[in-house]
Amino acid sequence: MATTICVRGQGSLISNGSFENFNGDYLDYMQDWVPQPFGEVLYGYPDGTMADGYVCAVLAGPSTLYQDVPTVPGQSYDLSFAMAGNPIIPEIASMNVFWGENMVGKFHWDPTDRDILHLGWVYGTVRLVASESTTRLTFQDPMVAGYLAPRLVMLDAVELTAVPEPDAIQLIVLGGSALLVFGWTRWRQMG
Ligand SMILES: [Ca+2]
Repeated sequence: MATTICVRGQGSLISNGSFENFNGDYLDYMQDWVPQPFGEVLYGYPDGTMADGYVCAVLAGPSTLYQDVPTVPGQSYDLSFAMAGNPIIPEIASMNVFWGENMVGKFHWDPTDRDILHLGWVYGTVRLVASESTTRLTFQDPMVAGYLAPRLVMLDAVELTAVPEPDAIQLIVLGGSALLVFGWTRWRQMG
């Protein structure tokens, strides 16, 4: 018997989540992302340098990068992203993630044995629940950048997907299967 699963908002809700839409126009290089006060893109490195594609975002702290995302109140979402830092700075890079006004995670990247071609991206995942019809997703580099050798946070492969919810048919099928298993177990015990 075929079953169906209702998936709302299938696919990532983030616009330009991999920062690949960069077209050389520095006035619109991040499109739906808003850097405050400083954000850049890094590109031009060999294939495989970035977590995804050929471009990532770079934050020089203290800075934030946010995007306002259409959300459904009560709906759960899975956020995933990749983070790295400046490999020439021998200090652990940190990044905070905010969902609306709430900080929902703090992530770290260790520069040990890393270089610009081998960044060792750290992958973060967070399950979130929306309470508004629009939610601001913010990445924050809280570190104070040095003048000569800036500490940086690199960000790539940002995706936000609605968590699939089984619909009524799926629940009925699952419930029926549970009854069948229960009945079979009882029959085995009685036999
Ligand atoms: Ca990318």
